[in-house]
Amino acid sequence: SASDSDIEKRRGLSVRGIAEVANVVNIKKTFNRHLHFTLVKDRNVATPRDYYLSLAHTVWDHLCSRWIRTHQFYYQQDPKRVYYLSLEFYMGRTLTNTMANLGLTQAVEEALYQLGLDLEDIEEIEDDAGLGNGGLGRLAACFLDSMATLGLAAYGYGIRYDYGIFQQKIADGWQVEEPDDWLRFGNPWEKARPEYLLPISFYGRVDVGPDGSKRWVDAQTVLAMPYDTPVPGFGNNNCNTLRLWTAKAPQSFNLHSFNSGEYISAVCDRNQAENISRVLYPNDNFFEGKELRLKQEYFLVAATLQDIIRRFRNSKSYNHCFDNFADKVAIQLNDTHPSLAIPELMRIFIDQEKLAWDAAWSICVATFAYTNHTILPEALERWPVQTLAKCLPRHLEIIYDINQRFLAYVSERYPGDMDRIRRMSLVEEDGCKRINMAYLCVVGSHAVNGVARIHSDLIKKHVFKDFYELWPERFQNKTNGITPRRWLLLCNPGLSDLLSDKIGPAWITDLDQLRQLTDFQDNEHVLRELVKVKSQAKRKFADFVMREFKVKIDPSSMFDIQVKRIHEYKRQLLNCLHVITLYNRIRDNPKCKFVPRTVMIGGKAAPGYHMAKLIIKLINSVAKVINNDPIVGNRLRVLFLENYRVSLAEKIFPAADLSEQISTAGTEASGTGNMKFMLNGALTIGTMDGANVEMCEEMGRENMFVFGMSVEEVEALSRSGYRPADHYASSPELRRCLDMIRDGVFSPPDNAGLFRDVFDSLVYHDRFMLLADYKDYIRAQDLAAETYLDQAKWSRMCLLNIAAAGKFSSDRTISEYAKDIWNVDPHGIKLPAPHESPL
Ligand code: GPQ
Repeated sequence: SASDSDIEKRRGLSVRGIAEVANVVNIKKTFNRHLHFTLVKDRNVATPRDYYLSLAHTVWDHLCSRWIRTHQFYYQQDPKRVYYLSLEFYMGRTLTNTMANLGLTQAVEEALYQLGLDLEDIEEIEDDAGLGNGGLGRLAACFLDSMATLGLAAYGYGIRYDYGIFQQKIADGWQVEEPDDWLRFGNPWEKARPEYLLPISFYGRVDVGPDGSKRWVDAQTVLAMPYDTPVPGFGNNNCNTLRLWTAKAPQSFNLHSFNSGEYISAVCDRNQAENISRVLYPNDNFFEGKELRLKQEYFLVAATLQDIIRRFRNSKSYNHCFDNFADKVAIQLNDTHPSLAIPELMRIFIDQEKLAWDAAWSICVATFAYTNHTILPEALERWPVQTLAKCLPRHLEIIYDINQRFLAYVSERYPGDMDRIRRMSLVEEDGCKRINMAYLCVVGSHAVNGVARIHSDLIKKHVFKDFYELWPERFQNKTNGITPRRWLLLCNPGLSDLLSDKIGPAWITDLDQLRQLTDFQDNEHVLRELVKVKSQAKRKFADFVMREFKVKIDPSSMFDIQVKRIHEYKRQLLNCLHVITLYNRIRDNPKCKFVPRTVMIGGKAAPGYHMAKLIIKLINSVAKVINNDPIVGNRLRVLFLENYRVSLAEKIFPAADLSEQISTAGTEASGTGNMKFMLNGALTIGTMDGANVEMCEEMGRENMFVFGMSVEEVEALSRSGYRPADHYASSPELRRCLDMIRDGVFSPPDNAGLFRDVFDSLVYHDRFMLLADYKDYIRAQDLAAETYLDQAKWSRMCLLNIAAAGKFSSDRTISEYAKDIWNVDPHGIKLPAPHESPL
């Protein structure tokens, strides 16, 4: 009840910061000052957004000294810098995270309460910083939090897109995309640095000097302008920087037409240049070889490398050469998207700094490391040579030079093995000539890693097999993780308080502490408290669903949730087949005992991905039929969660009972949503894929609903020739579901054949082998339902899930990167607070 949670709110537990009187007084004062001087409003005319902005500025004020001092400290100490380059940083909201990491939450809540305002309402005003698509972009954001918390001198570098991932609307069951104009009301969490503009070149040609030296000439210039966002560590007074670049046309842009009298069109043409940072490409796990995307990738890389080199030159350890560059700089490439950094650094070293090739190349390899995030072939970046030749002619030459020397080395190691040389070439010659960017990364990096053990094994066996044989020592695994600050402390205060009550608050920065929970596995009192926390979160989420989606869901039903991008390999259709199976069972046997479920599915489809969009329409159509069938009643509800994003995820995980992680074994590199569910006490139904394998290992197989083929079984079935139609023919329960999809049971009256393509795709192709896993999936689902009936057993499993989640802290992941790849120390030492002492 409301009064219940109000009392809990007021208890003021220390994990979310102490509401000291002085703090509260101070926050109220600063808040009122910002309302007056920054927003220029009084309480009579202030809007909710004015309150949000006043609060944001108030919290920002607490960051500034820490931010400045952290960078003073880095200058003084001159540690090795770590640069995380990514086309995506899926940050979500900043206000809640900053308050949590600065320990201000309680004091702010109290201050606002005294002012007659509600913190939760104010938090909802903030738009997500949606500069990412899904797991890859969110991982970058979790890593920033861990790097700041572990005290690494680390910088995130990315693009400040004017438009982030689109807003998903559902209209008549279909996905409709709306532009994400997230900067519309301004962004209080960034500081523009227009004084540090950097020039970026495109197009032009290569000029050969009399001495044979090369120069990129006649290029067009666009300017890169940095915007800095603070990245505070948890409770350590450390504050790193995320630097995002925006494209600006130079004053001289298109001066030609200006001179010829076309002034207006010359000014309008400035947009052309500035379009580079206009919009995030909304593809997940998919390569679309568009020129604008290539320009985004190069824009990020070129601006960032100039910045890195400037900082290196200004540092204490610079001794007028680049000999110690790789001792002072580590650059992590988040997938191949920033892979042009390799030829760009070579171009700077050779064409500008006049280093010899071999010297330059050794520094590059020692500097770069590459993370692979997928083995799906359609996601691998293979840029057509023509596109590179047009936009980046000098880089294409350098890539050819890298390839020539590399292939010479390969043929030295494997004399006469022409097939191997062809296979390993960075230049693909079959059909349209292309550059394999993943191969370029492997050749140009000293470390290559996958993102979960099974995935790292697979890249060694398949995608990079030849490269692994050549350089086994380069290949590593770094199992992904998530930040326990956002994904537990901030999003689930009820569970956070319970945990801190039982094992103390050390878990926040040392998640392995959760193992202590195993001591309580048979403690009925603690298990009941855990159930209570979950029930409260479910009720809260049900209220939210009612308010936001106008749908009533039953908080006592099992919340069965699949949230992630919509993709065939993630098999949302397998989930649908289960839902339809349950529906048929209820209809066949209306009196039969049934465990009530609310199946929720959420996620965005890439706007150009037809099947993914059809899957969304199918889910909504199935929901409509089931939810309106009086026979079903409240035993089964299906809900599509519109516009799944970071801030919605924060509401979902605490309320989940069952986590759907059902990709075909070998297709999901890691997954990170799986870990967020686990940490929040949901049980997993999942395949032996990605990080599920290691989650299962940590918690014990008896605590997970494992089903489906293993990677080996998938591979064997592929080799022997998979025939989905056999499963269709041999399983009546499955056939009935598929026939219903085909025959229009879920179709609109005027378009009975709407889902024919879904049927055909499954029965005649089924690239991801849903039909082969169907039967075992249903078995595992039945087991989950049966287990849910036994609340004592279920809650004990939840507790053991949470207890086993320690490994999946991104602090652990980042510590491993620091030691095994970057050669820096993840010390986690606290800086003095600004008021405490000088540095
Ligand atoms: N991932 Cl290649 C994305 O989110 N987008 C991409 O374009 C690629 C990978 C994901 C991957 O599918 C997940 O399994 C991982 O957990 C995640 O990257 C982070 O490594």
